[in-house]
Amino acid sequence: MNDEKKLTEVEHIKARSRHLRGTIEAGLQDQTTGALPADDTQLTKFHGFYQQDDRDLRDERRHQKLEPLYSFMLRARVPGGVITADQWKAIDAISRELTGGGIRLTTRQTFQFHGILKRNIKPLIQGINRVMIDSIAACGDVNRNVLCNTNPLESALHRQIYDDAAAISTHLLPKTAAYHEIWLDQEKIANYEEEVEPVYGDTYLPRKFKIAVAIPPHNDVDVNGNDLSFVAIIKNGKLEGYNVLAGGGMGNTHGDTSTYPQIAKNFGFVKPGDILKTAEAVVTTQRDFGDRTDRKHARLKYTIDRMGTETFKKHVEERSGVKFAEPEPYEFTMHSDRFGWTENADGTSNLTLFIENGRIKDYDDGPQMLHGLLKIAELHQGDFRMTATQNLIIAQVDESKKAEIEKLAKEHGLLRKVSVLRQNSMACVALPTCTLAMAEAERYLPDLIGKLEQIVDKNGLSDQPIVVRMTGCPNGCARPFLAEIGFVGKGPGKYNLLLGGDGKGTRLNKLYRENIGEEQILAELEPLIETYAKERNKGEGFGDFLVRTGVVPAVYDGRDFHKNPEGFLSSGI
Ligand code: SRM
Ligand code: SF4
Repeated sequence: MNDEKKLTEVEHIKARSRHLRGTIEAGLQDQTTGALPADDTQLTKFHGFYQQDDRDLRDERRHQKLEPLYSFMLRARVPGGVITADQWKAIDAISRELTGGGIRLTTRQTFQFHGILKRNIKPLIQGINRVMIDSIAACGDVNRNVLCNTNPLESALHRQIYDDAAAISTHLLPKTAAYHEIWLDQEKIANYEEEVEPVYGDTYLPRKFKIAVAIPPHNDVDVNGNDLSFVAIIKNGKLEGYNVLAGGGMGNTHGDTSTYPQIAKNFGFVKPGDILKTAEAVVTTQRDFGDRTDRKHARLKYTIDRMGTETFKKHVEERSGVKFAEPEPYEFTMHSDRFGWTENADGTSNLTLFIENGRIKDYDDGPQMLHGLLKIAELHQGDFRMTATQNLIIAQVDESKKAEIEKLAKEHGLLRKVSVLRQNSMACVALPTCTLAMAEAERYLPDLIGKLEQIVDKNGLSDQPIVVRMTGCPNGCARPFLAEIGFVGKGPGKYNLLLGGDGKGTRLNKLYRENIGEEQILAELEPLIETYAKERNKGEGFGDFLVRTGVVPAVYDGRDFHKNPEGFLSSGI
């Protein structure tokens, strides 16, 4: 598979990087440019940050014969999205002092800082390190932030399951000392050749790798968008073990039907004590069999589809010594967060705040969200939990603090009354920072939702949750291919419209119209929403209705994503 001659350039960069050191340190010292050497920008991802430039300013800078306005985006590693109030206070201070401003919650339960100048990267990493947060393996060809259901109904078991998620994260961390040497001034090891990467080896994985742990019936972590997932099986209030799902993922390329989003396959059931062995065996099988010659086909989903599920599973069983038992039944019913106050088993409460597209900042002429959260952090004794749908939970609030926290949240625009449609919407970062964006997402979806709200309200559907997601390109960072209505950027102001997800994250949607602007988006959706309002069955979701009435076919395997079965309106790619 991985013919030496045809390995991608990134493979060579990793191989000669001396376990991710490269020439990052020398590049930091170079004051003639705001950028790092190109090869090192591949390696810094493993340290948690990306080089970017402000795309809004590119033309102006070019005219002025200036290099692009380079800055860096740093993503933290926060397994399960849990941070303490003290950690929140520290990241608030860092966002003001060392970044372009604000905090961005991501679709993988962590936060990002944007607009960091080269000279500020090191102080920033040292700052988060002081409060025990790091950015190791937040990006790069390794296992990334491990997701875990934040607000489960079975809250008494949450701790145990969260501990499992955190243990997987720790177990799969790269062991190189590069991060500690470069950023935390730790003494350099004498001979890096003696340094061992026990799980990854010298060239790490062929591509990024993502893991989620979910507690049914809540699928906020979108198990099907992950390379590997553990679905908790709880019987009589006791954790029996996990179903293991593998081979999910979202990214694909416009016009290339050999790439596709995929739903994870259920490998079977394992006991809680077997999850680390199982996770490691899935990772090393992907390490050894993943395609290192073409990054577009390097994710685990393609490895499994190419090898066949049974063959892949056999490798995992042999490497782990764990035999998969028959999958246990489970059901997901929810795909989003439960907003407002909810009660915990220990008598404390959680307040889930809707943070539109994860963006937290102090607006010049609007809400002072950062200030509000800082004030809350100053009096709150519980923790904060970032959700996989870019929202924030003030968790484990003591009864005595509830009223005050609610008041602060309201005063600072953190507890707004918004429609159910908006609550179920999510967009990726896209422009101006994302180098891969083809269209707006985070800056545009709020307006489009306003227009869709009018249609939904007119048809008496204000209380109907419909999952709407938008991304600026088909990489799928807001998991749009699992939404009931998905918008995927094609070019400035143009989107592919995809329909037919099931509102629980267990079915892919299907391309319905290609490359359309706002006027046509509204013209296409309005009649479908009208018919849905009139003809839906009791309790039937929008995506299910579209599938039942033949507007789009049901897609449960990514290999059918581009197919156009006869008799469907879908236009296909
Ligand atoms: Fe993503 C690349 C932002 C979740 C699939 N993603 C990027 C980059 C780093 C662009 C780049 O490579 O230069 C984006 C940085 C934008 C910026 O300015 O901040 C970016 N991805 C994000 C975030 C911040 C979106 C958000 O609005 O929250 C999410 C950060 C998650 C985190 O904390 O780790 C984010 N990205 C996802 C997800 C969703 C998920 O993991 O659940 C996916 C789809 C799932 C999957 O991986 O299949 C996703 N991102 C991609 C891909 C396509 C990967 C593929 O297999 O094809 C790319 C491009 C790539 O890797 O080449 C990408
Ligand atoms: Fe960028 Fe595309 Fe990801 Fe959006 S989906 S953040 S545009 S890579």
